[in-house]
Amino acid sequence: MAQTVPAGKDLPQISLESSEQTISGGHLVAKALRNEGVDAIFTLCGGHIIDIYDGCIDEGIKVIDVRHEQVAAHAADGYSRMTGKMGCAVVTAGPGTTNSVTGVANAFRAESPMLLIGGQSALSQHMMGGLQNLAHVDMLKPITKFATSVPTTERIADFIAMAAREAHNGAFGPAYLEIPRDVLDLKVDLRKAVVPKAGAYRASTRSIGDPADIEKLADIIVHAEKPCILLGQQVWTCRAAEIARAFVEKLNVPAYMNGAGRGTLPPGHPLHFQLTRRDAFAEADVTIVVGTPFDFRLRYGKSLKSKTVVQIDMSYATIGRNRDISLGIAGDVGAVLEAVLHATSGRSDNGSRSRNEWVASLRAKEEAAVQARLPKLRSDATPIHPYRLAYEIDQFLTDNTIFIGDGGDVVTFAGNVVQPKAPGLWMDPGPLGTLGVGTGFAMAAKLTQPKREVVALFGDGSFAMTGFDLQTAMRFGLPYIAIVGNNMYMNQIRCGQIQKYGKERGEVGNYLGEVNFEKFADMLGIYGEAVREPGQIRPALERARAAGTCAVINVWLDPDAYAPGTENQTMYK
Ligand SMILES: Cc1ncc(C[n+]2csc(CCOP(=O)(O)OP(=O)(O)O)c2C)c(N)n1
Ligand SMILES: [Mg+2]
Repeated sequence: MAQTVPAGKDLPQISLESSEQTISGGHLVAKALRNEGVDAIFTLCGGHIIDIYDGCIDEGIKVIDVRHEQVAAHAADGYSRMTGKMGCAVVTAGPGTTNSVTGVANAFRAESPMLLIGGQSALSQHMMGGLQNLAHVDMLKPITKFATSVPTTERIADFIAMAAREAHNGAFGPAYLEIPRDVLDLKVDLRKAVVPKAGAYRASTRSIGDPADIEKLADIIVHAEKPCILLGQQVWTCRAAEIARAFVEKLNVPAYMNGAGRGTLPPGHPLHFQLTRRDAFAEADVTIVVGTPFDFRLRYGKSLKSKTVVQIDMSYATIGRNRDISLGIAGDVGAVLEAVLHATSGRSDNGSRSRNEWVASLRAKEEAAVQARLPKLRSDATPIHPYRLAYEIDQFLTDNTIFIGDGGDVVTFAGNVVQPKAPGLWMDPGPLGTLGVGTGFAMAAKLTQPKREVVALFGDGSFAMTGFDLQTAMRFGLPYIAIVGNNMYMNQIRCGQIQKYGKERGEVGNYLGEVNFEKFADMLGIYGEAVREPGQIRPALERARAAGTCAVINVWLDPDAYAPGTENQTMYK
């Protein structure tokens, strides 16, 4: 349970008896990050922040310098998701901070506990019109759980510890610390610096909520005739996949997964369902929603039709938002499921056998839906149908491949088809729907999981937003395969525009042109290839895998094929 044990517990403690009597702010930042177990920062340099790099050298923290701060923030978000630790982006004042805002905002909606450290002009020149001076804290406040300026050098490490607590309070989320240049550069007496001890300044987050409610839920589930469960991203955040699996297996509950919860059950598992979610939600008598809010993805809760709706979430504030519930339990979703499972084990009959028929009826519907769709997935049409690309990717992924989806329509297709084979192998932006996350996510995924393969699917729109930082991944030896689903348009938007304004007026502001992204690979000296024939997708992917470097596979797609989810445009309703 990476995030439940205060990070850095096993790290060597800072000796206050150090022979060096003074320490600068940047070195205190590095020590505090080390105490959080952070072993890499993502950054783009600026005069306001360079002392942090100097501290990182001493603490053995890798400095990964990117080409755009948005990528640094997405990478820090990705680092948090992958490791359960507090990913950290360090950016300079003014434009460095504003460039990273999108990454922080994405982490905010995705409940990712990253830390953004930003420069600020010297306090001695406060409000005098200093270079790159802006009201950063005001800007970051609405998109973080905690945002403040660090007032003194002595308390820098203390504020980082505080930021860590706030980021992990309830549902996780990002924190921001602004450090003015003179506060960062100043050398202070080491004995006067407040440096909370690693492992000693954070509580466990594994709350089970009210024990009486655990019993109530045990009663509900034991007596349910047609239950279903939705396993959301907090199942991954709480590293609860194993217990979630035990829960559904022991109680015989069909499971649907979304976001980072995908992969909790492997494809082919008898209780793994995907295409019949609407049927299950319509027919179930009990629906348990674990670690995902009633947001647009669940039509603000309207998708759930069962008489009994139970919500389990890390955040008290999320439970019961947008729709009434029968029971809500705030806590660590793994600890809660474990406690409920334990409570059911004492019952003479947990009802699991009585649910066989229900599971079988859903399985029959699921199978029918899979079979009905299969011809589309195997389509030999040219230009290539996006379903075929998604199908080929699904076949290509190994049990050890992290899959990242960053794009519009092409990723909507993939979301319906690509099935991660294990927990932690699926990354998407989350409910902010940010295009451009993939490059930073891929970098962070490969850095933190070097033994895993990383495959990222981009739209041609999204790839170009942050794709230049592929060069950074290359520079740091972090290879991944970038697949560009190239339909020449911002298709997810174009689809709705055409529906609304007709073909002629509907193509304004969404045409991207024919871009040979494989030539970008040439420019970087990495593997690149263009694919126009469906039968060539797999061989091209295999060649990219064999190359072992970063690779760009530019797959030309039919621009007039839209995902069902895009045609219905439910995400805007
Ligand atoms: C940063 C950002 N800008 C704009 C949008 C709105 N948007 C959603 S999907 C989409 C089209 C994306 O095009 P592309 O990446 O080529 O994928 P396609 O839909 O063509 O498959 C846009 C612009 C967004 N989600 N994020
Ligand atoms: Mg596109």
